[in-house]
Amino acid sequence: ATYGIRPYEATYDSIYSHESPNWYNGAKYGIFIHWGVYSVPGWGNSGSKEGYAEWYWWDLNQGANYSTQTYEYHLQTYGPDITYDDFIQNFTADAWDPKSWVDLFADAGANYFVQVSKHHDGYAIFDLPANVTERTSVAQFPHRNLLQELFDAAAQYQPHLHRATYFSLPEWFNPDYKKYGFSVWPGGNATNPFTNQTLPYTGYVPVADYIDDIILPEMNALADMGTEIMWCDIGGPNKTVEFASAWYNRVAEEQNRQVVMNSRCGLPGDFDTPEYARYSGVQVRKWESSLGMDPFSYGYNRATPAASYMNASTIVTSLIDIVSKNGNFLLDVGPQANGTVLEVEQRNLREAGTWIKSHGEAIFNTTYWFVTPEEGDDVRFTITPDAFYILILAKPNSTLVLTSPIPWVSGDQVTVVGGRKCGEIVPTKKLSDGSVELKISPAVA
Ligand code: FUL
Repeated sequence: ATYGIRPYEATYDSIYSHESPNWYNGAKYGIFIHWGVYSVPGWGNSGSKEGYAEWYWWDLNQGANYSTQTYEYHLQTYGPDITYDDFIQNFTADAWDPKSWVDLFADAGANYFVQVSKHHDGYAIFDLPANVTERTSVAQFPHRNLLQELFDAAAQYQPHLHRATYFSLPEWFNPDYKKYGFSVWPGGNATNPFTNQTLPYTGYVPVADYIDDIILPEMNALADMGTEIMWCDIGGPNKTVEFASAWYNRVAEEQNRQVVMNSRCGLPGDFDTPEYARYSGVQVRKWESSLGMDPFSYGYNRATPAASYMNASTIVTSLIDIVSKNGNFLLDVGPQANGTVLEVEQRNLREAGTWIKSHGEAIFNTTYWFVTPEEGDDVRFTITPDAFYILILAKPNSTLVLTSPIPWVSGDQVTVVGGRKCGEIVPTKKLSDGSVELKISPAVA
């Protein structure tokens, strides 16, 4: 066989020549899962910009004057002697049914999930050699390879539900990161902010070099487990050209697969990653918008009222908006420490999933139309080689006039996708100024 750009070499240019594969471009909708030791306290200054509950340890370590109030909360709730690593023994996963998670993702209409394998607190939920680290869910409580269990549960949905991992390159308080540290990640040990004592780093194994002896073997371990997206975070010092060239070549040779890497591994990667944000128009370079169903947190935040979680109609309209601009939508859930996904998140995901699945032909495996519509906030377009889709985000009036340049199709070729009226013809007329008029009521109403 002959291949495209292959083999990849361990150079910036070679890795830069890689592109996001078709399966990823067509998948459009993924579920992000932030689940780790931070899910135990599960608290952030809800409603503020510092609401990220997965930053609990960082916020706590900043002490009394930091704006998140995590210090006060911790003192009142746990007292001064409980440290972050004490929470490891409460990360029980004891009500966790990985199958119920993947069933939920499938019901939601998602085509991939991205599980946090190691966040900035350095606690990995997969197995690693003892000379790399013992700060894992296997060496420490609950002594389970949680990531492997999740990947195994998702095997039943292969190849439609792609399995992927988030991975933080830096660890806030890893003593060996000190050599590479910078402002937010100086490395070195954390302190107890109430007593100023230096804290040990549970499971710490000293290594000669943080990048060679921790980051590279960890990324390779995720590749060994079959991750299909290397969703890095923070970037900084790295060996990503070495990692990615070997990974791309190996999955192509051994498994006839293509994998994809985000823009936070210290290189541009294959797609951009706006966070709690999205682009206002088409961006030709592939991108993916991520945010939590919680309005300000990826990790579970017990301070967030149930009514604030993203509802089904916002999920659907966000997905349509993002897809119409060449993005994917990575929507995050923050399970509790025992492994349960909040009722409200499950309900809203499933409700959105019903719509998404019945209108999938207008979303999945489509691409963007080259103009962002002029009709205002309520209309979006997607295309396939066979069809041009018009998606209406709000309840329309009986007549919709499209002034954006769109391909003209004769009246009886415009039909309703999905729902009760699926297949009904929408009367269509080309107006003298070139715009297109659709009589969409009562067909859609
Ligand atoms: C950020 C992290 O700091 C957040 O906690 C979250 O994981 C987000 C997806 O990436 O950089």
